[in-house]
Amino acid sequence: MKTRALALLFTIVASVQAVCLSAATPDGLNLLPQPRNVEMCEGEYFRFDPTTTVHCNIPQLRRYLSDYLPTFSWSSPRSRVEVRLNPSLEVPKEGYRLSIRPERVVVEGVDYAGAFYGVQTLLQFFPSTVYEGGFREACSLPCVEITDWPEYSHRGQHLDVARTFMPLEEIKEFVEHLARHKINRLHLHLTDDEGWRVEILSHPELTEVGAWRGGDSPIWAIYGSFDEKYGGYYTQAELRELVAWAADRCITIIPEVDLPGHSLAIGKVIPEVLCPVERDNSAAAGYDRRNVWCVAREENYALLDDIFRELADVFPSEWMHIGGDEVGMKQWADCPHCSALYKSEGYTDYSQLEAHFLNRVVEIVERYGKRPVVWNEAINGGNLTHDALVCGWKDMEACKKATSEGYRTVVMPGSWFYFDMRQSAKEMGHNWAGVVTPEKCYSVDLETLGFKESQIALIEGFEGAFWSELHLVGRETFECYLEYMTFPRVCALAELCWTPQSLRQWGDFELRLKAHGERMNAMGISYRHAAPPAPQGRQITPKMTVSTSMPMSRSEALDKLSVYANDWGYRTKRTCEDGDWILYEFAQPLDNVKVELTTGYRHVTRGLIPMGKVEVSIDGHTFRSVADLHNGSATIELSRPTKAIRLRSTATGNGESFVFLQYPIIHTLTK
Ligand code: TNX
Repeated sequence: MKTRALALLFTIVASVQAVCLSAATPDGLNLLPQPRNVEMCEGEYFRFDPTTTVHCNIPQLRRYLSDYLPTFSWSSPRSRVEVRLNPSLEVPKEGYRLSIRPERVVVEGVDYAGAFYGVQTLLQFFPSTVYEGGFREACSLPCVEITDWPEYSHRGQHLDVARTFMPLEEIKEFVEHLARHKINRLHLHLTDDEGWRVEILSHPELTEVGAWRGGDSPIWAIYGSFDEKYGGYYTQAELRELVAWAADRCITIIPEVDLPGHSLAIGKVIPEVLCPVERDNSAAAGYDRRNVWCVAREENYALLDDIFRELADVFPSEWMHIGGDEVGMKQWADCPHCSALYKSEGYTDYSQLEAHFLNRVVEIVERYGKRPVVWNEAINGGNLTHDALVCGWKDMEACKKATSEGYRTVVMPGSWFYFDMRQSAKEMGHNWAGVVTPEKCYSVDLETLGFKESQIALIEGFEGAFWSELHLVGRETFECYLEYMTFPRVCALAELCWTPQSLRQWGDFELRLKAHGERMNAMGISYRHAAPPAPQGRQITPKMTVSTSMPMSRSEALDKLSVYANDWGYRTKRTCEDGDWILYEFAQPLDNVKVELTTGYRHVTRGLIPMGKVEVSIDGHTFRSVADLHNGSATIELSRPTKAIRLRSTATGNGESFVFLQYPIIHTLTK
């Protein structure tokens, strides 16, 4: 009898536990990011049911919280969940204490952010359905005492809305997802060669013209937008709305205007801002690569003053990112005014001229009460002000250099933090920094990487980056390419930024991440679960000859492609013109196969034939058109013996000075 009662009791406890917990990790809580101090009280529960109310006396937070749980602004006898500020709590900024007891739950934040993060941790104790909003279920919360605060003050995510415009609502949703992971900064990359996305009231033409590319826009189509004019921009009113939305969620938006390079879009609107460098564009079908601000043109600083004065008013962030990456300095050497300035200043390296320019921009942003942020190249000349915060993107060496020179630094090298990189070898994404897995990002350990204590002291935190060259095409493949690319890598980043090194362990994180997947499902995050399935059918390499109407830049290119060598592909010497062709001829006719035809880099939509036809021939002489190229590619199925396949361009120009040729990937079709 006694045993039966015990067994019954055990079943009850176990089922109560099952409501809220899955036992993936030793403490069974699966919190993410892992808090600093968690003390569990065995066997006791706080019973939450539909009559439980949450009392929160911070109006801003109550507004946020009421989407999830029933909240009240006044104390009532039934308000047994308390959320409040407690500035005398002994924790650093953004810290909180969460106490769950059978009779009461209390979240106390040392500041607004602390209370917000305490609430985020509390929500993770609920069934994941809490993230669907309007929670009305009963559940049991295990008794714990958590005292927690972040390891780093900069827990950033970068978002490039210049290459691919994203509607405001999508950014807000992304911000929501980031905030749930205790990320606190969104670095918004607002301008680049491909577009100017922020309204400047004193210069409306910047967005009227500069926010669009393709079609009849003066900004060249690239990355898959060609015949159609494509783009968009944010009005200042929209950006203010975004800033407020993010502030409720403890996310500061750091806007970036990328200077002095990456400025083709503004240069198409106001050509005088760029160096007056003559160039022969004929080889590139007119494509103009001049994209660097003229350092010697005084009016440029008046224009920049207009721009930053308005931005400073829209964005309350203390930080303003002014760019500094990948400057084509040859344009300065070729510019009579810049080269004269270079001489008169006694410079010996054009990086000094870059810092000269950026120091002037720093003066402007500081005039409007902002502190400058720059990309790592900005310090190469040795003369950039130490007021600047440096984003180290190139590699870890760049971060070491910045910290050893005394710059406060955000660590974000591509090989660890670029979430536009592929997540496995054969899927969509850039690959210049290799395959970036959540584990790679999670496992960053500054000491092991060789940073000295004095350098670590200058590190503000870490940042993930989402560059969006491929977003335009990526989102045709994935329902939400942005989420697919950033989650769960953001989860790894979040814990790297929040949790002290001594408490971080990949195996443990991986288990918690699995359980956290259920939360992400409820949050509506289309995160990546696994690599996409490989195409059906066996890959074959029938004997083939490749030829083309375009001159190749390397003599062995066509021979190599003919034997399926080099899946990176080969460049032509010029861009494509209407009528150009690539021909694949097969020694034995192909039958019952699927053929993937690609122009441009594989998995990266650059250097492609933007518009064209796929033609097939049964006899090797007469061709008929069977498909259109879409973003430079097409997949066709052959069900009759076929001797040749030809890609024929109907476009002149592709926004590049070259085309990339690929061999076709051929699969047998299983009947
Ligand atoms: C390098 S990172 C860039 C970006 C590209 C990115 C693609 C940096 C400061 N410059 O312009 O979008 O690579 O991964």
